[in-house]
Amino acid sequence: MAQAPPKRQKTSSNASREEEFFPGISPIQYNPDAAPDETLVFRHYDAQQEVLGRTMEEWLRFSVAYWHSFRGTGSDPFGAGTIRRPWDDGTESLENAKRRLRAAFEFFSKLGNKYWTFHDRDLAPEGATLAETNANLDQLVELAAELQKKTGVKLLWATCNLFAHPRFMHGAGTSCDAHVTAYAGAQVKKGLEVAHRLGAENFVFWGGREGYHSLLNTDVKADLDHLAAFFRMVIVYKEKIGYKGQLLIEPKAKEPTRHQYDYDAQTVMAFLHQYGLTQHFKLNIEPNHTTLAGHPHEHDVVFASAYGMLGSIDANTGSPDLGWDTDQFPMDVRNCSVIMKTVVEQGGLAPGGLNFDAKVRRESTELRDLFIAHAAAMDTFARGLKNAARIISDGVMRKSLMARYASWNSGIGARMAAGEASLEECEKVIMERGDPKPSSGHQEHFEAMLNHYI
Ligand code: XUL
Ligand code: CO
Repeated sequence: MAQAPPKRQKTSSNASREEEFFPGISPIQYNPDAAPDETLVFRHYDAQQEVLGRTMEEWLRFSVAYWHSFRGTGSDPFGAGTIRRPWDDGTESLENAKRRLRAAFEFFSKLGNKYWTFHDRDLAPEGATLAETNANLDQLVELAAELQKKTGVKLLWATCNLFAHPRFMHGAGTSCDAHVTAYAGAQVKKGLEVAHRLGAENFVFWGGREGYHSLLNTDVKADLDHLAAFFRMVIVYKEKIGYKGQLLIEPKAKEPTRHQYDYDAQTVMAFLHQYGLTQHFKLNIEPNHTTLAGHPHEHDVVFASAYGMLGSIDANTGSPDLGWDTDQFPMDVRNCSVIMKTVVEQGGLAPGGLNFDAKVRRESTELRDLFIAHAAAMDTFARGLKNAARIISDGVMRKSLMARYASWNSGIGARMAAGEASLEECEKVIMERGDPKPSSGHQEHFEAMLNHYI
C-alpha cells in the first residue's frame, strides 16, 4: 500500500501575512562566474541584457505553472505524495489556499519571473454547487489581484480544469451528455470573467478528456461539431465582456484518452480551419506533447509558427525513452536553441510566453529544488536565445537552406510556386531538359552547423 506523505514541518510562525515562506533563499542573482556546483544562480539569464534589440526578459516571458509548483505533491499512479510544503496543511480550506497563493508570489518575486499561469481549480476548492465554487474562486481571485499589484507579476494565461472532476469522464466540449457540456460552458463563462479581472494575456483550452477510448461508442463527427459549437459560445461571451486575451488551444496526443482530438499542431489547425475558427485562436505548444505524438521535440513549434499560429509554449520536455507525459524541466541546450530560433524568427511570442508546465521529480523534495529547477531551465532558454541570435545573425544556416530550394526561384519552379504553370508545361520542360539530377540533402552539413552554435 502507498505510504502517506510526510507530515508538514512547522514553520517558525503560523503562516501570517508577513511570513517568509522561503527563509534562507535570497532572490536569484545573475553571476556568469558562479562555481559549477552553485545552482541557485543564473549564469546566462540576465533579464535586462539585450539580444537582437530586445531584453532577454522581453524575448523569454517566463511563467511559473501554479498547478505543478504549488499543487504538485509528487504522487504518481504507484504511490502517494512525497512532497509536503511547509505552508500547506494538506486540507482544502480557503485559508490554506490563500496561504499557498502568498507563498507562490514570494517564490515568483525571489525567482524573478514576470508571469504565472493557473487552472481555476488550482486556486480554490470546489464547493457543493457551482455557485459555491464560484464564490470560493472569487475570494482567491481578489487575493491574486492584490498580490499581482504588489509584486508586478502578471498572468500569462488562465485556463479551466475541464478534466479532473468525475463529471468530465466522457469529455467536456465533446461529452456525449449535453448537460455536462453545459456545465463546462458555465465554468468557462466564470473562467473568462476571472481572466478578464486578472488581466490574463491569454486563455488556454487543453482538451483534457476531449477524445475517445473506443470508436464503437463514439460519434466522432458529432463530438467535433459540438466542440466547435462550444468554442463559438466562448467567442461570443469573450466579445460580450470585452476580454481581449488571446485564445489558445494546446494540442496533445494520447493521455488521458486513447485518441485525443487535439492530437498535434496540424490536427488542431485543420479543426480550426474546418469550422471557420482560425482567426480566433492560436496554439499553445507543449514539446512533451509533441514527442507523445511521435514527432521531434520542436516539430509542433515549427509547424504552428510556419502557419502564423504559434501563440505560446508550455516549455517542458519528456523522456522520449519512456513515452509518456513526464513534464520535466527543459534542460537540453540543443532543444531550447532550436525552439528559440523559431521564436526569434517569428518576431517573439507576445502576448504568449514560455510557461514552465513542468514539475520537479517526486524525489526532489526540498524547497531549493523548486528554485533550482526553474532557474536552470531559465538559464537553458537564455543560452538557447543567445545561440539562436548567433544562428540568425550569421545567416549561414539560412543560406544553406535557401540554396537547397534555389530551383524554386526561377523558371518552371517559380512558375509552379506562383500557380502559373500547367501539367503540359511540366511535360515540355522534362522533354527538353530530361531527368532531374540527383541532389544531396546535406543533412550532416546542417547538423554540423547547428552543433557549431550549441
Ligand atoms: C496537460 C497539460 C495541461 C495544460 C493546461 O498535459 O499540459 O497542464 O497545459 O491544462
Ligand atoms: Co501544458
